[in-house]
Amino acid sequence: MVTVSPLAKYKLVFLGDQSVGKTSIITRFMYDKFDTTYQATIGIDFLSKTMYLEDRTVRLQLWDTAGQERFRSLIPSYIRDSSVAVIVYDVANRQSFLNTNKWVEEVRAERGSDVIIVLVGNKTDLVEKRQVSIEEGDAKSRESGIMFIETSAKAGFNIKPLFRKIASALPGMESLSTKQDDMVDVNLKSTAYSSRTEQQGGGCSC
Ligand SMILES: Nc1nc2c(ncn2[C@@H]2O[C@H](COP(=O)(O)OP(=O)(O)O)[C@@H](O)[C@H]2O)c(=O)[nH]1
Ligand SMILES: [Mg+2]
Repeated sequence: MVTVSPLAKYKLVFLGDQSVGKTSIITRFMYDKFDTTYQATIGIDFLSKTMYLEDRTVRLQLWDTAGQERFRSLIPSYIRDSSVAVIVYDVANRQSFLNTNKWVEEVRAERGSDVIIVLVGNKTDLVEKRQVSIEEGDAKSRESGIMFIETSAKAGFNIKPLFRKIASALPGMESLSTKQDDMVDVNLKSTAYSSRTEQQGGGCSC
């Protein structure tokens, strides 16, 4: 049986080197806007967004962080009670990709396996300047056992899918994502039938 509290709240912490696009991803998702003027994140701040997924509602708290050394000592305390760590790199900056290792280690050190980690390769619109292939990002995520997606905050590419992917992976959401996959890939039977098969805990008998 699936039980979900009326308004489940989840804390997402955004990590990664300075200027990889953490603030831009959040801004694109929250306001569907992209601002080219660089604004250094001052300290750590959060924004809330409610997502509606079929019959459930989840409230996401998006915690932006600054990569600057002077704020780094604050980060572990933000990681400590987060459900999700979104680790961002810039596909046009190999060093930012290499540095994701240390962010993954930091999250694992604080949270062990009790956290969802998503590796995000941002700025895919910089086609000519790309230094990290999608295959490399994918391989790293597999090695580390974490999720992976490429985005462009500038082009608005894969931003909603990123958050849907996260929401679907949250505790209590697993059956939802399975059901969606079944419905897309296997058949287009009525929702009533699909949810009945899901409650029985079985796969598709079609
Ligand atoms: N071309 C391109 N530039 C981006 C993208 N996302 C962010 N930027 C730019 O990269 C710079 C740093 O972005 P920002 O969101 O402040 O990075 P943060 O330090 O990780 O929060 C800014 O000049 C943004 O306009 C993107 O998807 N494509
Ligand atoms: Mg920022």
